[in-house]
Amino acid sequence: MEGQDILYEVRDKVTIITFNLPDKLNALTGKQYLLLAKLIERADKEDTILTLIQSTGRYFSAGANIADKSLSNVATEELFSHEYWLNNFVSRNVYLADLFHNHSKVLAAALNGPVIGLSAALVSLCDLIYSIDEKKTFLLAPFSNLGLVAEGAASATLFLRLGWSKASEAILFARPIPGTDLTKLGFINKSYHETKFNSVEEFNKTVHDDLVRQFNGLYEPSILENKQLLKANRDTLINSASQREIIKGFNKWVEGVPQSRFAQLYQKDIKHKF
Ligand code: CO8
Repeated sequence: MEGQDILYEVRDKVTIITFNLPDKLNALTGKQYLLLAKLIERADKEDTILTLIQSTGRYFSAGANIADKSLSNVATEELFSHEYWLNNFVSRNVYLADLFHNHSKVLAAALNGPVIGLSAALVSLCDLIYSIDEKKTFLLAPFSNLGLVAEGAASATLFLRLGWSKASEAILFARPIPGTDLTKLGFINKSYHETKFNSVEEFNKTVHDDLVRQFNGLYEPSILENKQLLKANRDTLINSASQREIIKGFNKWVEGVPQSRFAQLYQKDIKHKF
């Protein structure tokens, strides 16, 4: 049920958005990514300081749902048409990346596990990133393995946050970047590996409470204005990367390459490199 796939709650001046598809490792269909976009837009209008994105189960998110029925139920001629991909890829991805990039609240992610694909790109647009355990977390940008190119401004954010060399490993060769490296490079603000949690929910609550403690007592309008100032540094990079990526990605779908790579991955004929 759509309403249960991604949960929404406001608590202590924090909007909490929770991926709730643990059986699918929180892989999201096109429709669910659009729901996420709408929830981020709603969170932007709340009387809050922070928006926290968290998850359930063993993965934060396995990226786009490669078994998305809206792909398999499409007539062949439509599946290779400009119209289909302009509607189902270009507009949605640009909208989603733009909402994350321009979110007016402090945007935080609590990684309960690995993050892949478009979801990894969206996490890379967050201001603050926490991990339940760096040894159980990795970031995978598998675009080169899927016949795609970077999405969600990942070609800019990974370069900015990981540096040229690691970003090249991640994006060119679709290599997972281990959480330990993500911490060393400053991508992860804090790994909670020294804390014993009985559940992911306990970890999520700890991150929420720690964040509330961090902004408590500060002058709230200044926090949000400072967020805008920090964000302004990356505006040009993000916006130009997003535009370049989307046109290249669109051309790939019209060529039909990702459709067949997704099918091969689903049938386990190809795998990601670990
Ligand atoms: N889509 C759908 N289902 C998934 C996905 C996924 N991305 N990932 C995992 N699942 C499901 C599995 O099918 C399985 O379901 P079931 O129990 O019903 O068989 C369940 O989650 C558990 O998965 P595994 O048994 O495979 O668990 P493992 O620990 O062995 O492996 C992996 C975990 C490595 C994550 C593996 O599942 C995998 O490789 N998944 C695919 C990841 C992937 O390639 N995601 C796409 C990234 S690309 C992207 O996000 C941008 C594309 C933009 C597309 C826009 C379209 C319009």
